Amino acid sequence: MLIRHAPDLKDCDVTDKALYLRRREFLTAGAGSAAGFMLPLGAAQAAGLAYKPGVVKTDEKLTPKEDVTTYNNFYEFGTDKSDPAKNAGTLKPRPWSVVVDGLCDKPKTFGIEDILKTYPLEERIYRLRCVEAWSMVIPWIGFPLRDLLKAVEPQSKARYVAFQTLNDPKQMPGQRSGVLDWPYREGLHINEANNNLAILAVGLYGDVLPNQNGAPIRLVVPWKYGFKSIKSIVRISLVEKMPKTTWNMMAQDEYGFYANVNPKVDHPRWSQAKERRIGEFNRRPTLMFNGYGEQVASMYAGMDLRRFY
Ligand SMILES: Nc1nc2c(c(=O)[nH]1)N[C@H]1C(S)=C(S)[C@@H](COP(=O)(O)O)O[C@H]1N2
Ligand SMILES: [Mo]
Repeated sequence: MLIRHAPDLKDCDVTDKALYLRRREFLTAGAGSAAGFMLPLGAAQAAGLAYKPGVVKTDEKLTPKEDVTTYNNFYEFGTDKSDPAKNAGTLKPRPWSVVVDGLCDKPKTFGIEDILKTYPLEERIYRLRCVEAWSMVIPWIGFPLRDLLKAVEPQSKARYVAFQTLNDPKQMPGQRSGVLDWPYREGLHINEANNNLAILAVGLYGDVLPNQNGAPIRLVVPWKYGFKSIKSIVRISLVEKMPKTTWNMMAQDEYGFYANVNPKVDHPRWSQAKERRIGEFNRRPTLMFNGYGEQVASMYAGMDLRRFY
């Protein structure tokens, strides 16, 4: 199915307020939760990460770091879930830069060290729900994507944001195979990109990102299926038209552009009603928008999510 006339999404400036008002799930900083950062802050600072711990918390049990870093998808290092941890040692996350360009008044190339210095980093504990029906709870360190976008002064014509992963078969051996059309590409509607929950992550579990989790900088969009959260980003472009995305080009009836977590819209080959939380035996029901509806649902009001899946 071709998505010809994508509807414009509703602006959602209530998100910040909703986020902080939602006491039941999110406790504000300092409330003292068992889920915290694992390294003393000093060690993290030494690694270039001066961050505010636990800005957005949850009382859900964290997925052990061992699982977060050894069971995942990063096809640039192989298609098996154990491949990224085995093979990502060839990725060189320093030096690194990210080009931010397209429909903006001040396009700029950001060095990773500058990014770490410029944007206040915070720990945010988010669920990651993979399209293959497994999920994790991960303490990310990052900052809102919209802060970086603001810096290049987007033009009003910019309606989408396109992302690209590094394309270098020497560092990313999986790119020597034709399993996907490289470089890995993803995209968001501009309103989604400006939502407070969408972050660029530079660390997890109190430390810099391990290579296999998308070092040195990757997207985390917690209300969408995991494939939207593109890793090892080198380019972010403001564009007018809905950009092509890797999985959508591969199988457009299986992986839509929006890819909002939705228990009621099944993947053509399996149900999305339940998920397996890594480390748990019984499957749990999947939550609409991965449980972040209060912060994001209004963007999609009136949109047929069966059609725009
Ligand atoms: N460049 C790139 N980004 C990617 C992928 C990939 O293969 N290549 N896999 C995606 C998928 S399917 C998931 S579920 C998440 C997993 O993120 P994690 O490794 O941090 O758990 O990364 C996403 N980002
Ligand atoms: Mo995934």
